Amino acid sequence: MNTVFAPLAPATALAPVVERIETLLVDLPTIRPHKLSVATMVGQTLMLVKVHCSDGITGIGEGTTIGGLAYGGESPEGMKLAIDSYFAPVMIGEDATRVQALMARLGRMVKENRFAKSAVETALLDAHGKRLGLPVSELLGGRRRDRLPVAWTLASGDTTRDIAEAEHMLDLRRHRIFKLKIGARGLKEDIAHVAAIKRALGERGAVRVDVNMAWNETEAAFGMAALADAGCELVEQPVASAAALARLMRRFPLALMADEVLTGPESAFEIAKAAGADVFAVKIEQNGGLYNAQRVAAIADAAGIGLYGGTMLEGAVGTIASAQVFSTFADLQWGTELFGPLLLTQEILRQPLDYSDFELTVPDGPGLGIDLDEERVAFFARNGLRKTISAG
Ligand code: MUC
Ligand code: MG
Repeated sequence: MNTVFAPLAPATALAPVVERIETLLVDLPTIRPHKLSVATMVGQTLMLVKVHCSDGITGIGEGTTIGGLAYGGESPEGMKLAIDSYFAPVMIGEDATRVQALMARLGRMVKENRFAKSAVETALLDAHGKRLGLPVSELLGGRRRDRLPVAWTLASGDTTRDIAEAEHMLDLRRHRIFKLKIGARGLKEDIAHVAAIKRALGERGAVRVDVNMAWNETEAAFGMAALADAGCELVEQPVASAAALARLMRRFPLALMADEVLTGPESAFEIAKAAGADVFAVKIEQNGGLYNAQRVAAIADAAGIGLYGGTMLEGAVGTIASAQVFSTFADLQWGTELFGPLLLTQEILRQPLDYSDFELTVPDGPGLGIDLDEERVAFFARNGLRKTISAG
């Protein structure tokens, strides 16, 4: 299909423009099977996008999903296709320094595709930050913190193994907030699993659960009462609909967090209006980018809803894009779960991220402040030297 798009606005004579957009898929194994109610992951596919600009600067962004198409409507392969075929013609030749205007233009020409939009917006911001010598957080109004608390997800599917893993994380001083993935097994079995882990950790570790929409409303009512008794402090997206979430609010002594239903500022506004959550799990991909994540955070603040920095199990690029924007939030009462790179067996950065003392350091170099190891990326790229693995 050939479509001609009207230019955004005459770029100033000297403004650098988007010259070329490159996408690639990188397949990396996980350290162990990661079991959610919707899928078991044995690997993660990173869709990396590079936006090359006419001033010689290149920005990088990333899109991921969880279990291919098991979690939502976009896949890494689909993002690549959408960017190559439809985003690129809209972006090439446009002023690369007007990131918000370019994203608004893209929004008019391309419906949906929030994950792919988050990836290209990240790349534009990384490029512009490098151009100005500023971290992305400063382009987004300025960071309020340099370090972010990071939760770990226990999802091996085995209680004894999960307890050993949590103990190991506490010993390493890497994580002391644990999110348990439940919903794949029966309710009683799940509750016994959560109670056993909380009993083993006591006050040394906070326990939260993510049901990934697996329960119906009746199961959720029974489940939330039992989870509260077991010492669980928060339940994430126990049911699918926003209406059912709202009906479960404040009936049990634990916090209720919205995740899958949160798909951008409009949904955030609707959930806030219906008093449908105590906490928002804000994800850059699910909300369609970093600016939208900030809009969602502003709605949460205005509505008295707490904030948690969520993940789509991104690799280093998406994780740091998320960290840059979460560092700007006024409040981040529930911390973050930006552990994605730690779930992967392979490092793709020249300088690994700093996870220490239960927190992640937000890099302070220009742009995202990270440097890809291009040789390793090429090795793990699909059709690269390494044989492809896929999420199961
Ligand atoms: C989700 O639903 O929150 C976050 C951590 C994890 O293990 O899975 C994700 C997705
Ligand atoms: Mg979730």
